[in-house]
Amino acid sequence: MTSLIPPGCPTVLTEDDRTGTSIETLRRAFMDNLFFIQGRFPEVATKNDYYLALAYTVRDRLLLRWLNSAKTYRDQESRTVCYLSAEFLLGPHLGNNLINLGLYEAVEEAMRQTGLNLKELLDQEEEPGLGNGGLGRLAACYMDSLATLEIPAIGYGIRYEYGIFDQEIRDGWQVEITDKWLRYGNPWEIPRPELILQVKFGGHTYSYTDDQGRYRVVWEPHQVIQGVAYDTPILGYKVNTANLLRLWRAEAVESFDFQAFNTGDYYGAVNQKIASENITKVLYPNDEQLQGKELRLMQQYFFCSCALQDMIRLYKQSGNKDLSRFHEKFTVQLNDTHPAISVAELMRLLVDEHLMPWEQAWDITRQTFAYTNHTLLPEALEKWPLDLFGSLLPRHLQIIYEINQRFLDQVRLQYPGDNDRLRRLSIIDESGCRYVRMAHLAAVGSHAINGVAALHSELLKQTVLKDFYELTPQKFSNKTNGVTPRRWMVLSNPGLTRLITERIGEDWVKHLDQLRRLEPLAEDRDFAAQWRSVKHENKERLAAYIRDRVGVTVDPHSLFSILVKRIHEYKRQHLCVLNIITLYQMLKDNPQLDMVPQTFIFGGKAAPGYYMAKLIIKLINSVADVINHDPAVRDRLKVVFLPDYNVTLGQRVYPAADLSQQISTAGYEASGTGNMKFALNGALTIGTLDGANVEIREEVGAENFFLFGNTVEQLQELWRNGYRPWEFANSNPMLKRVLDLIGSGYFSHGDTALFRPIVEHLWQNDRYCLLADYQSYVDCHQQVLQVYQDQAQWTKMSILNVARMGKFSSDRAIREYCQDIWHVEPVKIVLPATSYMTP
Ligand code: CJB
Repeated sequence: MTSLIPPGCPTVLTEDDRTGTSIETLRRAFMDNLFFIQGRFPEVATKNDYYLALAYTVRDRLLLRWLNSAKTYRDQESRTVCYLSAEFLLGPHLGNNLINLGLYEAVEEAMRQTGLNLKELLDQEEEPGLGNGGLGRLAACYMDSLATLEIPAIGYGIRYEYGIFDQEIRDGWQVEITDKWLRYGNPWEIPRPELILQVKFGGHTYSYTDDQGRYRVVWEPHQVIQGVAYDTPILGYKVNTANLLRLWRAEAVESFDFQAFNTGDYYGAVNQKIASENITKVLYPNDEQLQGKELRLMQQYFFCSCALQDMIRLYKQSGNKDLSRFHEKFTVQLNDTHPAISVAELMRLLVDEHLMPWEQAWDITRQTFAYTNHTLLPEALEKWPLDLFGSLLPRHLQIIYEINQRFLDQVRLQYPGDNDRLRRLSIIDESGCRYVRMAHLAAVGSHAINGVAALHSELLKQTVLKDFYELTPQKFSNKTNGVTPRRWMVLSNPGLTRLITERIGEDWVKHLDQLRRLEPLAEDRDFAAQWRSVKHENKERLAAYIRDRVGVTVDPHSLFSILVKRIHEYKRQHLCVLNIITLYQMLKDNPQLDMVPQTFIFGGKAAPGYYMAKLIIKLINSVADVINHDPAVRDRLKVVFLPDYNVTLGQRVYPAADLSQQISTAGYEASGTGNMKFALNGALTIGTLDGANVEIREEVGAENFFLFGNTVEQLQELWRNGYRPWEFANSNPMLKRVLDLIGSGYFSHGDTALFRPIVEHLWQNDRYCLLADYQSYVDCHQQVLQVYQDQAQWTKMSILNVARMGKFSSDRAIREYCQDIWHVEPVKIVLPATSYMTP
């Protein structure tokens, strides 16, 4: 047997093999894990075996930091941020952990010495797609920053068995494939089969007066499901802090349906088990579109109940007997309204299960929660029909009625006789079918409410939460989103990272404001040349990927203009298509036209049930097909739709962009974070005054940003006067021609019906005002082309963009949350002198 032990692998592990960071130790530990964890020897090991062996090697180093963090928090009874989110869109762990451990180069070398290529192993990792888009990715960036800033934090969410679907493109259409991300195991999580909490559903309640004269309510559920914890360490950048991401998986309670077994209903009992597990089976793939499905409400309640029960457990573990200081130990952020049911659940736990008086429980609850709103779109605002809600959560409905009554009593005092206001503020929508409005529950139950960009926070106060703002203006603030420079620069753009670090040192990775020190270099010709060459190499890499993945050859010397995000009408991917067809028409009209060669790259998933979004994908692919094959264009225009846009692909795409397309209708994109990733990687932005674009433009300077389109106020004015999109089309020959061309079947093999829904909507309704913004967009794009011809000027603008992006680090955002909302301080984690934990 011993002859099978790989050379260099010790038969007895030393302490250092779990924690050591020298190349030699890493190499030895890697071989050891291949052998003893994967059960493989090199001759038969697959790439995935090697990936897993490396993942376990890195995980050991994480665990050292994680356990020390957990122990320190416990010993010091640290105040802790709990980030409740139905989505955490983490992206692959391995590369990021290597960066944060500061071990990337060492491991790269250790792999090289073993005859392996780190990049190939990184590519093996199946990314955990536990989110739809911006909201879930923000949660992941915030977990990175919390750890980097050494803030004690726990992320609570759902361990979906199937994450966001994989997207394939067949005949130009999106096809959804289930995401079996757990197929080959997940080395980054630690299951906690002994950490199990019970969650009740359905049934009824009854009340009685106990022997001490207290009014008590008992909830007799119809069903009990158990939540099992799965823990993932989230390490900060070059600190010893590793925080906990605890995701819950639903399981059947083994003994619950013995009744069915006993009566011989074996299948019934098994069905019950399957139904229980269904709760965490799949992520709902809708972004900013309420689904209103019972299972979705079950998911939300399931993970919130597990999270709050777990917090109470941890609180009690630290020796506290009663829960009167719960809000001093924990501060809980609600990531949108998906976890808003927590407000009622904490009340239930405090009042029903821990026998706390209502007033005290309410005080604690409100001091515990804070709520972030991420969208103003009416179709995204969560509301649950009362009968559905009451049948699933009968006790919570009673609690919500009680909260609402007490809340409205106070409103009455402040606004006597203003019944209309009461109706608008009520947690229960009584305007037609009756609903529970989750944003109202979150607003009433929180001490702080924030939007995610300055403009969005203002609009929130003027529209969706206007009455709440008038009632309690002090609760409202803005927290502009941010992104982590670790994943979105250091990991994904090593070339630019190296170039910047050579000039200004490495401080900027933790203090992004330091990028300002690049400003003087914007005029440095030598630096500019290096800057351009990094961008060019990134574009070459993306071009190679495009060739492999979609079989289209694109020229890395052409202007890479990129639009990647979820497909949604308000994000206006089809406005970009109108511009592309306009350029195409110009080339057809004038084949000799001297036009900057351009490559338009799209990526993004559409919600499976969102017909218009899917049709937009088909339109992009159809237009791509015609243009890419038209000899008249002669490689001056290429259009590519990259399938299956996800975090991994984002990491390839942002570093390679010249132009970032941020073209949503003003007032609709709450913030956007892709806009930040592009600019940080040196792309210039063509964009509207929407979301965080406004602040990006303020920071980088109006002269370094391509602005177009109507403002929110101008659009409001347009609608007030009656928006008539056909007038824009009829009075603009090129626009009319472009719309007619789509309608004529030119891009659909003569099929005039295919794209009719898009064209007719634009002519007749145009909810998102594409036609009103079209000319301004086309003109602005021409300006882009002009500047691009002056490469020195373009590069200068690119450098200045990067130099001025400091504000958009998620570290800045998290610092603001810590100071203004959470009131929490960093806790230093010191590793013990010996590598393992001291007893
Ligand atoms: N957002 O991704 C989602 N899903 C939603 O259901 C609602 C909003 C996005 O959240 C991001 C993070 O705050 C924002 O940057 C983005 O504008 C918004 O659409």
